[in-house]
Amino acid sequence: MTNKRAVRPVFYLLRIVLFVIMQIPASRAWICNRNQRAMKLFGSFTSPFVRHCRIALMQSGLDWEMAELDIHTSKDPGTPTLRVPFLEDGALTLTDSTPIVKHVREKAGQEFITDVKDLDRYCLANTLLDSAINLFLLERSGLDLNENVYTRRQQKRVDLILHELNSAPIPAVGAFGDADYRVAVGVAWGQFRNRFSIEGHSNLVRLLELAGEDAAFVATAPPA
Ligand SMILES: N[C@@H](CCC(=O)N[C@@H](CS)C(=O)NCC(=O)O)C(=O)O
Repeated sequence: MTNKRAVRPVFYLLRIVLFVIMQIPASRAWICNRNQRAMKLFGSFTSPFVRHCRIALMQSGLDWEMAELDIHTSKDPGTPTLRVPFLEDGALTLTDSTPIVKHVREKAGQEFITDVKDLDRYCLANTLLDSAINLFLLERSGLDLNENVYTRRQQKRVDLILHELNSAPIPAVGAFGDADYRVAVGVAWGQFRNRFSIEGHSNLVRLLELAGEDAAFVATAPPA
């Protein structure tokens, strides 16, 4: 009887501690997922799309690993898009960075983009990257980009989108959302591959400076 009485407050205290721990998304994710196999992200360390997934995974507190994959040389890459990234999470396979980032954020109890203007900016950054990466790969395969009417149009698209993205407000330090990360990884990739200049786009320059203070963004920089 006395023993029971003595144990009761300890039991209540433990319940309160557990309740508090479960309110913290990263701890909840760790507790709920510790028996599952790690998520596996396939991709390269230079891809901006892969970089955004790595940022989300690093910030998630979940178990994950990266399988490096050169999509251009792999004979059987295991994805119908023939692109990276793709993700395996148990029986779930995701073939594009957008559902991957959304899945990781939500699994960790975090939020993916909810605001429609942010989503539009995120999509603009994707379109910028699609065009810039296509131009990069076409040029590498020997095409003269100035000779072709469609590649000239792609180049114009890159210039117009950079202008548009530059007109968006800059996030506060430490308040990067997924639209900000997508723009930042896109602009950083353009600089890394010398695909476009952001000279004169002061908001984009500032965004990269702020991203340079973000631990996950810094940790995922492409190898020099
Ligand atoms: N919409 C895709 C785009 C992925 C993408 O373009 N990946 C590039 C690497 S940065 C790629 O694998 N390109 C290979 C190719 O186009 O052949 C995503 O968001 O994941």
